Amino acid sequence: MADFKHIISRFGLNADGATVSPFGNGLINSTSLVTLTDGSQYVMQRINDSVFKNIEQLHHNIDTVTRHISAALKKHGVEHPERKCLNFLCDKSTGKTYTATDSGYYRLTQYIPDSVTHESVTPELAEAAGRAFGEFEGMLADIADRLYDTIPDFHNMEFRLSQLNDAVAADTTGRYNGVKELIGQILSFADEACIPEQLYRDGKLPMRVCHCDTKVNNVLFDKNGNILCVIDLDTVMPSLILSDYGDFLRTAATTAPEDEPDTDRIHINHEVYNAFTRGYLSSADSFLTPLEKQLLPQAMFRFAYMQAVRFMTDYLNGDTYFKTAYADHNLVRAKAQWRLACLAKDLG
Ligand code: GN1
Ligand code: MG
Repeated sequence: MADFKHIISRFGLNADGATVSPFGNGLINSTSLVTLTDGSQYVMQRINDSVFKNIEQLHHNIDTVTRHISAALKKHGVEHPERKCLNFLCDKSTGKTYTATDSGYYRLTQYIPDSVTHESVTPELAEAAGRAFGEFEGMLADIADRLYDTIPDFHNMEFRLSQLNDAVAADTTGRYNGVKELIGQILSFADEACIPEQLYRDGKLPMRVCHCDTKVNNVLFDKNGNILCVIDLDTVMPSLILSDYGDFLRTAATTAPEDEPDTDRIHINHEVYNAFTRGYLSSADSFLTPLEKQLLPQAMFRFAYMQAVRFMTDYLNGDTYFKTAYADHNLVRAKAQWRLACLAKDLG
């Protein structure tokens, strides 16, 4: 990592005596917490530019979204708007909300004091998160500025399946033979999983501005369990609405983590499922179309399935995308997500 003091001074902070420590546990960016001698704290992220290839467009999206949300909060007279939206610092010489260094791109946001994230979910947190993501989508429904696809075809099932097929054909790691049968089973659900893409092509489903990484740990709460704001805005982009509802349920409405090695321990947590649905519909019901609402029960299947496809693809490609902690980590993840997809299929 580049010298963090050099980085933070680019954003106009006094680096003398500042300290840094690791923060969060995303699979893509690397995140640290910076503390200055005056006690103020900032979240510093090294942006993964092999995943986000166009940093200018990425930050165009982030700036547009944070400006839009801040304006909406002020317009509605919300108390403490600075705690309800991420505040990105600007590089003093370029005016941009990121800085380019020899060792990559970095950004800095103000740490919101007394804020917490939760790695595990309760029905209460799920309901609050559902409301938060529905409100987030609602606030961005009237966004006039164009947002870029920061990762083209990010939640496009047809594209994810084509990546899996490419990985099978290339078999660069020779891992295919060991997982042939499982891949055959996964591919047998492909047509069904791609129905929303077909509905979009037929003009029946709209693209909307979605968060596209709706995990409970991407909602910031205060210490009393009240929602502050939605964080991790890299993947905010146009998508089918099923993204936000489905990806949350995939990670939260389950009894085991996404990389649970013992698939017998994976079950749907219906209490969390129902609580999230209640919260989400309390804020999203007003703008969802009848077809979008009708498709919601398929969303959890869609995202567990998509994630099984993505983890399996990365496994075949030699673990080049997702950070892994051990040799077969992506395979373990793929199996766990496949199990969840099979369970969630019955919901739709
Ligand atoms: C990545 O880094 P993290 O955990 O926020 C990924 C998501 C996956 C997730 C699987 C940009 O998110 O799409 O669902 O890993 N983000 C990107 O854990 O690919
Ligand atoms: Mg994240």
